[in-house]
Amino acid sequence: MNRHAEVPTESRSKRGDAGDGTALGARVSRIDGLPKVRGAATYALEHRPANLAHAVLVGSTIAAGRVRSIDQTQAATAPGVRLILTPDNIPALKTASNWLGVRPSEDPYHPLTHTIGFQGQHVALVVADGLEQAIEAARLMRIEYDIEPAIADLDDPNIGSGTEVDAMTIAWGDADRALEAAPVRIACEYTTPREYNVPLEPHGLIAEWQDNHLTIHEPSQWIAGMARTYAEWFDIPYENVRLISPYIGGGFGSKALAYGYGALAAQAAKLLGRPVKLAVTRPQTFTAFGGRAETRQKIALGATRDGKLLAIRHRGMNETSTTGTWVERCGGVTAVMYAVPNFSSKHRVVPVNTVTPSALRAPGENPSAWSIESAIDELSYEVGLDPLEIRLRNYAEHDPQANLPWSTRQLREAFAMGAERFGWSKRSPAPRSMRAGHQLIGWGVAAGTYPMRRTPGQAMVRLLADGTAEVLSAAIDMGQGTYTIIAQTAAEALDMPVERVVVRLGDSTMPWAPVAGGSQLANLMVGAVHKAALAARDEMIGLALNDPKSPFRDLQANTLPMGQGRVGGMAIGEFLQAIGRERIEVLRDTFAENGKNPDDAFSNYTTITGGRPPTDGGYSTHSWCAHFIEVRVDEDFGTVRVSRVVSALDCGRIYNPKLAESQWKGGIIMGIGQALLEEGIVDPRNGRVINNNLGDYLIATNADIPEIEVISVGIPDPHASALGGKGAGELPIVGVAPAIANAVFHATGKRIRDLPITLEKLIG
Ligand code: MCN
Ligand code: MOS
Repeated sequence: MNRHAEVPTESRSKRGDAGDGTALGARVSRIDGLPKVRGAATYALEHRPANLAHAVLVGSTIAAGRVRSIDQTQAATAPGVRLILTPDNIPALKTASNWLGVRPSEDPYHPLTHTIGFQGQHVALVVADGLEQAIEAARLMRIEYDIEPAIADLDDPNIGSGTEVDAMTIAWGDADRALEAAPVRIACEYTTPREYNVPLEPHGLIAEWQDNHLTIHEPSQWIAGMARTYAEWFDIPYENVRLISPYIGGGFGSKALAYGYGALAAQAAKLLGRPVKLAVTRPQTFTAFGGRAETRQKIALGATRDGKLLAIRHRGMNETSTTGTWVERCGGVTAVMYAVPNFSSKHRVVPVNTVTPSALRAPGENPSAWSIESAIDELSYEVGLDPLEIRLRNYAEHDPQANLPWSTRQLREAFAMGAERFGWSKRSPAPRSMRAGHQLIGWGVAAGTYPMRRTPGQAMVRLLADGTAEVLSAAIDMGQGTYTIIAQTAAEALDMPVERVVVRLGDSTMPWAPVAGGSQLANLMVGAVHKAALAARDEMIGLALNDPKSPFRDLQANTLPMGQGRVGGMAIGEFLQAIGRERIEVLRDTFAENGKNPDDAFSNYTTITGGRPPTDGGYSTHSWCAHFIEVRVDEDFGTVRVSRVVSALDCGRIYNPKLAESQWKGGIIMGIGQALLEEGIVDPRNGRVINNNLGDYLIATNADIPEIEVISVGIPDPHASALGGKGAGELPIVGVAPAIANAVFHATGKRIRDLPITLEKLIG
């Protein structure tokens, strides 16, 4: 069952909040749902160009060292083989801009190298007429290596101390002194394993050249960014690349960038002069790009005897690769969740022989909440306070880090609504004091937050002669609901049913849009679409009033009604015909009035590697949530089942409750998987990810998931975005794992500080 808190009337759209109608705020079902269930929605690799060749990746079988020699005689003469790319023959590309839009060097980029930095690193690409032929030939490649000692993971005894990330240092007051003087202190270490991105649709692409023009069909969370990367690699104008990605089977952070295998496939297509398809296999998705880095965080809390925080000292660390730097910002939640007079957070990155880790739903905030929301729970038992009460006692009335007011922070409301629906007041405080037969029952709470990020984006709105409207943008929909909320926005602004709005996304030839990452896309795009649709409407009315051929010109009116496919009562098609126009078309971008440069769409949100939250306009803006979770732990076997979840979330104004609830439940489900199941297991001898498949890398399935109740407690936030919404996609995963660990402690009296919470750790 889902419920929604009352939203002030001014935020209600005309026909929306009652749950009927199609305007913003209504529970419209996903408009991409029907084509998907009917099989009409084609995904990137289902594209079928003529004369297609198939490419297969060959991965390194060592974690560190050099390719000594490659014998490809057998492979090259195998049936159907057309091309083999190796470090010996691959042409160099140009180095492309990084995530932040900075071109790091003028050096050439080699997608294949003799130097090996991790198990599974691409060492060759075999291309053949048929897929089976390519697979067979790849098997026949004979590659010799010079093996060097590798650092498998953070447990490796030869691990270095890494590098401190200055941008991640956050401090105020004097945490060390305050800790020393604090009457109550706790100090613990919290760790998370390597976690992987396992969207239903694996990665891959089809690349095709025509003269100097490159067309790529590839699932993408960031059409403009990836198209730019291909253009820069191959040193062709941006306009010469067309990246097409209308449907995406999930990304969760893993489809925002073009990776090395994309460069290989595009290079092969160029050399062969025919389209090349490269489907990354599921095992290869564990090494072709990174998942969430392994993290370790030490937290010390100092408090008064009645549970008021005096100091937080936080030291985070994440693994990165030997060739690239990934910063998992572990201090993010720690620095903003609680009012604390003394704070110190530092972060290090430590290289190991892995593919460079990358983004996975709420990078940074997710492990950050794991540490602070576990630690505050430990403190609550130490001082004998209810875990919810200690959170309220240390409630941050303003952003303690930026020293700014919150734009909106409905976290108190989230705690209150969540606790009420969950029945928290009936909780018996002592660990191991609630049970049903052999099942120990535990109730845990934890909070989560995710900052509001903003990168400009554009949308084009067209009013067509048949009375329909069209919205175009290079934004994407990987399942979040972008198509639907954009249609709802245009429908509302143009006063027409949502069925009359056609939304076209996922093509780099369309107006540029920012990455669907950092939970920013919905707010930025509904803002741009709303603005463009209103402008189109104004332009139509202006023409009706002023165009010499307009039948309304003689009315000398100030304005005219427009809606339901009519202007001044006349069908739009008829009107356009009367004034001799085929359509009305306007382009608008999210922040033009702020003087932001459209090129900022490439600059991306700047806080991705920095330690500071976004504080535009003198406010600190974040989404917030509180998770209340019940677990049942089998006393004999130590098996943990999540039996009940109630989460209350503040994402500002909600554009489509049905879709937002789906986002929230999806995030909570991923959080349950993270808490109990997910763990990349690395072979310490050779750095290989042993469980690199869906049989062994466990994610939550239906049987693991109980009823989940989600409650919206947001109110429209005018400082967050044009239409008052805040981000929703990543927030819900933040805080789930600590809420479960806290519940497990309440059930069993055993504190697990190392994810995932497995039965070995509980009974050991
Ligand atoms: N929404 C809403 N009201 C708001 C905000 C959002 O109704 N105020 C709903 C809309 O349906 C919107 C969706 O929530 O389409 C997500 O909006 P937003 O929070 O802006 O997130 P993005 O559109 O930027 O999507 C990216 C985000 C991220 S960063 C990850 S990771 C993630 C996530 O979305 N990956 C997903 N959710 C995912 N959902 C699916 N199905 N698949 C993924 O790969
Ligand atoms: Mo989301 S991990 O920012 O794509």
